[in-house]
Amino acid sequence: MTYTVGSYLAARLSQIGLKHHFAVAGDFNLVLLDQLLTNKNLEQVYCCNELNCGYSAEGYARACGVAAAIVTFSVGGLSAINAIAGAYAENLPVILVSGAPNTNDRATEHLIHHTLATHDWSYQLEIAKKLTCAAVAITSAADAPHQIDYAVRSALREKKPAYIEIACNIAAAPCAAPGPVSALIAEEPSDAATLEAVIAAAAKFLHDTQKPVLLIGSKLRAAGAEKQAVELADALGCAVTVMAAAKGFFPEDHPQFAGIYWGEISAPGAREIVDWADAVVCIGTICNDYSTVGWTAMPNGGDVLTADQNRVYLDGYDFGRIHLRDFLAGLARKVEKREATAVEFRRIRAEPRPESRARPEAKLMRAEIVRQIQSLVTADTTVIAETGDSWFNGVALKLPGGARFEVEMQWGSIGWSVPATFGYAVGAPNRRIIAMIGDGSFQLTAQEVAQMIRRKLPVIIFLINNHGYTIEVEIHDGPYNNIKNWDYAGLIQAFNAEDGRGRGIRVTNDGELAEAIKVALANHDGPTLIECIIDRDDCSADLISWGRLVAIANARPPRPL
Ligand code: TPU
Ligand code: MG
Repeated sequence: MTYTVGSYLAARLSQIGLKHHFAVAGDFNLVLLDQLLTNKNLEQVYCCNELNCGYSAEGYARACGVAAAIVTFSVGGLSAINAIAGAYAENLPVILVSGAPNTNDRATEHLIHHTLATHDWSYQLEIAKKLTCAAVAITSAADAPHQIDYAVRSALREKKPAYIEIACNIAAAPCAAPGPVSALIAEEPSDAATLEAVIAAAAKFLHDTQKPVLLIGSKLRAAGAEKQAVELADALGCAVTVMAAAKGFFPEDHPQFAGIYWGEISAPGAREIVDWADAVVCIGTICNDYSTVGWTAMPNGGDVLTADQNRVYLDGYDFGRIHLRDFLAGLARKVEKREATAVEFRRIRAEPRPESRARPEAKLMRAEIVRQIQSLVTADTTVIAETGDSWFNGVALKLPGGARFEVEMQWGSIGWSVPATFGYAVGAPNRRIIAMIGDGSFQLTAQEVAQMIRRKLPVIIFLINNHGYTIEVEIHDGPYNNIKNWDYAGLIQAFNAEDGRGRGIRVTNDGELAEAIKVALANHDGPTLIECIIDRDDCSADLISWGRLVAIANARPPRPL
């Protein structure tokens, strides 16, 4: 078989495990899309716009480990860039491929459409360099295999997005055949001497403590070390707390799971255990203003050991060039039991409150929505929670073993969840997918529900209509937090047009919500959007406390010079 630049890229994407790629057409990528279509192991999945295309790929990467989005130059690429930056912040290897102008127009007097009407169109590559771990522009078929491999290999290794720009007249040009996939996926092993030294230092650190606790962060998944974190927990026997952004990365049905640690708004007992501990082992944590609740909950000092994807540091030591999973697995074999925090957590944790029941005629409230969603969460469920009060409502759910949870807490771009849910559903067709989305967020990317309808994906969307930007209301209120109401449930009929099988249902009381959920579970031919009407200030207590502390952090006056 002879390869072209485009079919070479397709072969590499297929070799690394992709079954789909997301795309929006434009004249600079049409030939490339044709070339990708020649690969029968890859399906092309279309999106309504390039921002959504980027987020769809981001969601797919959450389900499948890696993803690709194909867009046209500039008008498409610059839209996708927000999602690509999000993938960087969230440690997800999304490969953005952009078509580009004909090589014959480079360094000439020609002005090209979709550009700034100047002769320099390097800006998209330059922007991409800042927001990816590898960015290449392909203008020669001979160099394409090398450049594509570099970008794909970097993305997989670093768990960050990469950018590949392909000139439109190069996409179908012949090039060399791809070699073995190991050139893309083989990892350098941990440095053996460093690994031994770091495990010894960490074992000594833990040996000298009485009551350590583990704190799990979202980079644990990027490091591929979820299993090894359980091994270390089992070996130590201590309490394990999890940051909100990492919810689900440590099994919540594990006997040592001590809840979500989020400073003042931690799950009952979790904060007390972290405060009580004499050492905190932070594994893949990201401590930002939101996750530390306005800098009020920052684990630091000599009693903190921080283990990152490729680096471990503790008082007096800083080790690099090791894999987190090797470190955790090796440490698990070296430590002695330190069970005090798990024992104490069992003493202090609050008794679960008796379950309330739906009162069919009762006006719908936030707490009841969460209660009914909880009953839907099974081992094969993934819950996707949008920025807004949905963060706090989602984090409060209990995940049975096997259930997954997705949030975009570092980047926090509203609108992320609609296309990310679409992409996730394409990548994980056998999971039950539940999205919790606020009305304000939904307005950014609503049209991607049409692609769920097109592909008959039985996603369940809980659209929380509280008539505005409630999360912002709790941080700082003003007229800018009020939004135009939509008929969200009615939108689905418009998206269905003549052939769709999506369902849209508006509910205002407990009984209607329960009935709507039954309809959703029976609808296998498309998404069901349940528009839940609640009051503007009917929000979680956690949002109110968190919002107050974040507002204080935002309002700090400039330091005097
Ligand atoms: O449930 P609720 O009302 O808190 O959520 P909803 O209705 O989705 O409102 C979200 C409000 C919000 C904004 C406007 N959350 N964060 N922001 C700021 C923001 C603006 N633009 C982007 C792209 N991302 C943001 N996070
Ligand atoms: Mg809202």
